[in-house]
Amino acid sequence: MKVSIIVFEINEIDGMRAMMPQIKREWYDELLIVDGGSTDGTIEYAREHGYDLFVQKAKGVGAALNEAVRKAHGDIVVIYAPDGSFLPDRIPMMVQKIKEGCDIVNVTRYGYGARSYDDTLATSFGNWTFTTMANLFFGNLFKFTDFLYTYLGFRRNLVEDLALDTTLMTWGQILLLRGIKRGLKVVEIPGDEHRRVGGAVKVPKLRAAYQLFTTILRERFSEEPSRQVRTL
Ligand SMILES: Nc1nc2c(ncn2[C@@H]2O[C@H](COP(=O)(O)OP(=O)(O)O)[C@@H](O)[C@H]2O)c(=O)[nH]1
Ligand SMILES: [Mg+2]
Repeated sequence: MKVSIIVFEINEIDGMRAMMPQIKREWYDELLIVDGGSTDGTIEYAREHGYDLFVQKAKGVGAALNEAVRKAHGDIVVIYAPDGSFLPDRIPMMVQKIKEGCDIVNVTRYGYGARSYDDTLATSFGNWTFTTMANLFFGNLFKFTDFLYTYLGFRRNLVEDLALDTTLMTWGQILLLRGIKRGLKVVEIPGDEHRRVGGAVKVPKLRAAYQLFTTILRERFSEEPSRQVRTL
């Protein structure tokens, strides 16, 4: 099974310098960087080091992931944020799990001994709230210890099977919820979240909260993944 790593970032030059050398060449067949329009030298860094990078067309994390998975070729996809938070050594662990038969691997910061060194009081509360909400509505199917980390590995064909075509920043959460609704094999593995190594936080938290709230309700009360129907 071939492995694609999708690195998603905007203006993460410090993180890229620190993290990219830790992603070992033997872990993947393809590494694709999706850039949100960086102006801090990230694009130049990637080109200088021979990485395959493209600038996304639409705005936001969801659009980045949505565009990147369509360009990926691997049977297995791992999505990776290079801001310094994600432990790189989880990548081969996720790949191994999928090779063993898992469909989706969710790295958790709050279960099985893991913890976050990056949380503030506000993000800790947000993570707890929406993980609890997901478990309230989907607890009969799966019990998440972390619903928001968005450090995920999955079989690429799920994108098509689950009609995952959205630019919402809850792209990863929709994948998880549709996966458990479909009865797929979803597992969590622990992975500490480290502090970002430089630069600023990019994801707008209020908008994320709104999208999480509506995503959980929509996925709970719609029977099948909504497929876009095109009329000729
Ligand atoms: N391609 C792309 N990456 C983004 C965008 N917004 C945020 N990111 C990346 O998403 C990752 C997580 O963002 P961050 O701001 O650290 O959010 P937090 O970890 O939830 O606080 C980082 O690698 C960011 O650079 C975007 O619009 N496009
Ligand atoms: Mg971060």
